[in-house]
Parts: sequence; C-alpha cells; structure tokens
Amino acid sequence: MSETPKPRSHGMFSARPTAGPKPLGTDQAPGGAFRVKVLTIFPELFPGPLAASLTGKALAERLWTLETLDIRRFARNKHRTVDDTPAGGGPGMVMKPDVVAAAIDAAQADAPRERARWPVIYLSPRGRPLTQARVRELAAGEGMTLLCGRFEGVDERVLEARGVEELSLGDFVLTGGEIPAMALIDAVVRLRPGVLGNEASTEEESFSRGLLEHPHYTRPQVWEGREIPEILLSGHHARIAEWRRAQAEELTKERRPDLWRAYRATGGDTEQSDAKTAGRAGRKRD
Ligand code: 4GX
Repeated sequence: MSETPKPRSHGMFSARPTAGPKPLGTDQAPGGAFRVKVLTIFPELFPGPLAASLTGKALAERLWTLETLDIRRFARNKHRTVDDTPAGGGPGMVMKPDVVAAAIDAAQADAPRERARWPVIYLSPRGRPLTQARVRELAAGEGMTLLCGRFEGVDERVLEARGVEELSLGDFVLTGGEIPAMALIDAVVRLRPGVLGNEASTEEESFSRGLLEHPHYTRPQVWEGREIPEILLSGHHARIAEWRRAQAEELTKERRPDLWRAYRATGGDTEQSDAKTAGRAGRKRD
C-alpha cells in the first residue's frame, strides 16, 4: 500500500483560506499577493533574511506569500532517501527524479499550469544567467516555484519532464540552491507594488538603463580628507544629471565591457533626445 505524502507547509506565512469576512482596509495589493513556493531539503532556512527589512514587512503585509515544501517528505522509503549515486560513476550524489517530480507536482497542484504565469525554476550554475529583465517578467506573474538542489544536482530527466527553467545567479558554485533562491525572491518581491516605500523609482536604477550606477555621496562634506565632488553641491540639476551619466558610462566601460557593448548597440546613449541633451545625442565615444 502506498501512502500519499502529505506536503506540510513549513512557511509561517503560507496562504490559507481565511474564515469569515475580512476586516476592512486589509485588502491585498492590486493584482493580489505574489506566491512563492520553495522546494528544499532545508525548509528551516526560510524565510531567513527575507523576514527582515522591506521583504519582511511585505511578507507580514501579505504582499507576497512563502510556502516551503520539504523535498524529503516526498521520498518513499523508510529512510526518506532523496539522492543516489550518479549513473556512469563519479563523485557525489544526484537528487532522485521520482522524489523531485513528486515535490514539483505537489507544489503545482494549486498553481496555474501556464508556465508564463507561474514558472518552475531550478537554481543552478548551469542555468541561463539571471537578468533584471527576467526578474521584471517574474514580478509581473502570479508566482513561482523554486527548486533548490543540493549535492551534484538533480536528475536531468525531471527537468525535461516538468519543463523546469534553469537559472544561474553567477559563475560560482555554492553548496545548494537555497541562497540563490532567496536572492531571486528578494529581487522579484522588491518590484511588486507596495514593497519599496517611497524609495527611488526602480526605473532609475542600475541595469534599467543598461549602465552601472554612478557613485553616491552623503555628509560630511569632507571625510578623511576626501571631498564630495563639487558639482553635486552646485545645485545645477541638469549638470549634476550629466555628470552622473558620464560617471555611470565610465564605470560601465571599465568594469563591464559586456554591458557597455550592449548599451552602445541599442543606442542607449542616444535615447534622450529632448532639448537638454539633443546637442550630444548621436555622439558615440570609444
Ligand atoms: N546559481 N548552486 C545548485 C546543485 C547543482 C550542482 C551542479 C547543478 C549542477 C547556483 C548558482 C549554485 C549550488 C545551486 C549547486 N546543480 N545556483 N546546486 N551559482 O551554485 O544558482
């Protein structure tokens, strides 16, 4: 006789039906809460740092919800085995496809089938690099399911069979996908309406314009003998904006030639065509 694994939610903030009428003034944000499900063998790591600061406040306000599913609960045998030795030999262990598939299926049971509205994402150094553009798309959806791998990774067949998207946070190797999952959640949740208080528009920031950010300064005016650049104290807003743009371009050119090439290829430095910048529009440097 096969017992049906009962996925227990470890999330303190999981969405659950509320009994009776809701009090006034507690309506969800427009579009509803963004729902995140995390499949992990370490559910106790969540919400972790996501419980703090802006993401934590938004979680408490139910602008987003977090549900963790312990992958081990979907293992069939007595020892709750989630991994096995790699076919073909070699070091380490591989997460079993049957166990991982059961966990994914349980997570998707009450989620939209359409992957565009609710993708299943596996965090892995083999994935396509995560971009702010993908983060924006995810934030426009209803939710996402994140699979956190440990060991040498997950059996390839489960990724194929369940249409799993593989995303990488960068060219380095961690011990598991939990920290990348938290980073992805943070990046997505901060773009949801109501999460960033009155802070700067996210359209202004790094990557939205294809450039790294200009340097920032605050008081004191002189610190350890270093002065704030004079232009920033001038009150000339147009000249300040121009200075910042030049700084952003220099930094990008020097540190991120890949971003710089893309920026130039898409005419990022010719975009502004109003009176103030028309004189330099179209001018290409380096
Ligand atoms: N960006 N990790 C995945 C398991 C694993 C090992 C090998 C596939 C191949 C990572 C990253 C990352 C650690 C998550 C290893 N999966 N995830 N895990 N870099 O390093 O996203």
